[in-house]
Amino acid sequence: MQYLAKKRIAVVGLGLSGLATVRFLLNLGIKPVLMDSRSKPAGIEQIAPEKVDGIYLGELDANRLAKMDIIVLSPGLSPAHPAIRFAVAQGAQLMGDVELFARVNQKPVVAITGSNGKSTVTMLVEAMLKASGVKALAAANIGLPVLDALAQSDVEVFVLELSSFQLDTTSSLHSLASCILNVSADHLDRYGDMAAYAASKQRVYQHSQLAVFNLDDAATIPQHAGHSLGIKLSDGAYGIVSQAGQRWLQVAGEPLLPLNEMTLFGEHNQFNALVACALALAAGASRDGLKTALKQFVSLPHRCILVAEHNGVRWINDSKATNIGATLAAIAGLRPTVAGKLILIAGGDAKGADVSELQPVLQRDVQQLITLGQDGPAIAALLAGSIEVKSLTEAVKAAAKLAKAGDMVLLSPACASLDMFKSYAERGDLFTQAVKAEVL
Ligand code: UMA
Ligand code: ADP
Repeated sequence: MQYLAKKRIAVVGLGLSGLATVRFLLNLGIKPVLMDSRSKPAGIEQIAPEKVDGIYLGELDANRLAKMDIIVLSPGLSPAHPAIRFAVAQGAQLMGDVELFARVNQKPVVAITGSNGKSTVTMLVEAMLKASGVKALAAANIGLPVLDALAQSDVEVFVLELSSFQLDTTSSLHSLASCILNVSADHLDRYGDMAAYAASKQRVYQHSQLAVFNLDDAATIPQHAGHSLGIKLSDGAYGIVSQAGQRWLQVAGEPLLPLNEMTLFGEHNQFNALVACALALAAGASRDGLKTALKQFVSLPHRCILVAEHNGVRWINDSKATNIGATLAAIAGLRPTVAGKLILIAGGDAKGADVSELQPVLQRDVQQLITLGQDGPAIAALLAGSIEVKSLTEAVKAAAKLAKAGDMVLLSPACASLDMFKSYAERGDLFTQAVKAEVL
């Protein structure tokens, strides 16, 4: 902790990670300067002003920041913010809460990133380790700030879900095993282009003893020498194999479990399961632990969840599909199970992505498209006969009029929710309520 001693430290951003950072520094006897670009960040009342070295809200003050030795930046704020860039140019050191964690943590880490599937794989790895008797704790982008996780004493392995935002400000994280699940268009409003976004994801492999990657996605291949393991469904020590008329997950060269005994469905989840097995084995899980977790795993909310089945119509909430890759995976997984029409509700904030990537799949697999939100019109233009609506309730009503027995109505927006809702969770909850009000 020597590097923190006698330093002027600013915590910029007072959300979950910022507040955890403040607690961490106060526990070390360090009084940070606090800043947030919002005039009233939620959670500000958790801080006793006399315990810190000033709280500055509203537009970030570049000159004040430039006086700092260390800036601990929250993931929701871009390091390219002009005030941050100015301070860094004047010599301030920039880091995130994960970097602070990495410099103190002594326990083994498994690190997971990717555009889609991070939370699912993180929860699976945690469950596999726990089922093997290892005290694992999932943290970081999944919701528990790493510095709060660090304060828990009985942890044997940390399983970290890392966003590209968190990786951008992390350079010392050592891991037993790490992965990039996939790289598809997301957060381009921050990164500008895919190369910059993919480079951010590659940071997860720094100081990792085993880099697990996706053989079907070149952007995930580790750009440095070291131990690595490529995974794809169709071959290898990790893949799907046929045995006694059944399809099995093959793990480390041996069949582990028939696919129909897994609670998760869809090819993307078979891939997620294989990656989770590789990561969990590297962190000390047993094969029995892997099996138990895969048989018992309860799907996370807002990810392809059946919210109602009424008059032969299934209504699915996949509000967590906040980018194109996630929606494509949901359609690929669900379309084969639909006898009738697939009615897709999509739209929101596309975060700078080129939505035309959806077009071939919309034209092949979706019979009716209903769009909403800021980028709804651009998505509606991709399929003839699309209906544009102003609210989710209106979308549900429009879908209810069109749906017949055998059809599926899928909310899988391919966009962030923030133009209309507080979060993807609020969007999913409102969809669920609207469906229940309309059809049950
Ligand atoms: N904000 C401001 N001004 C500030 C600080 C924040 O406007 O000065 C805004 C941000 O732009 C953002 C919101 O406030 O819209 C929250 O930002 P934050 O950095 O304070 O976020 P935290 O509350 O600390 O939560 C973060 C992660 N959020 C983001 O990266 C945006 C959470 O991931 C994570 O669970 C938490 O740390 C604990 O580690 C959420 C997320 O949306 C799930 N992640 C993005 C994603 O998955 O796509 C990256
Ligand atoms: P993340 O934490 O990266 O957002 P989640 O596990 O929460 O990932 O899943 C988010 C969305 O991505 C869901 O809609 C899910 O159906 C889809 N998804 C999950 N795994 C994959 C994958 N391997 N490839 C593509 N899409 C996926």
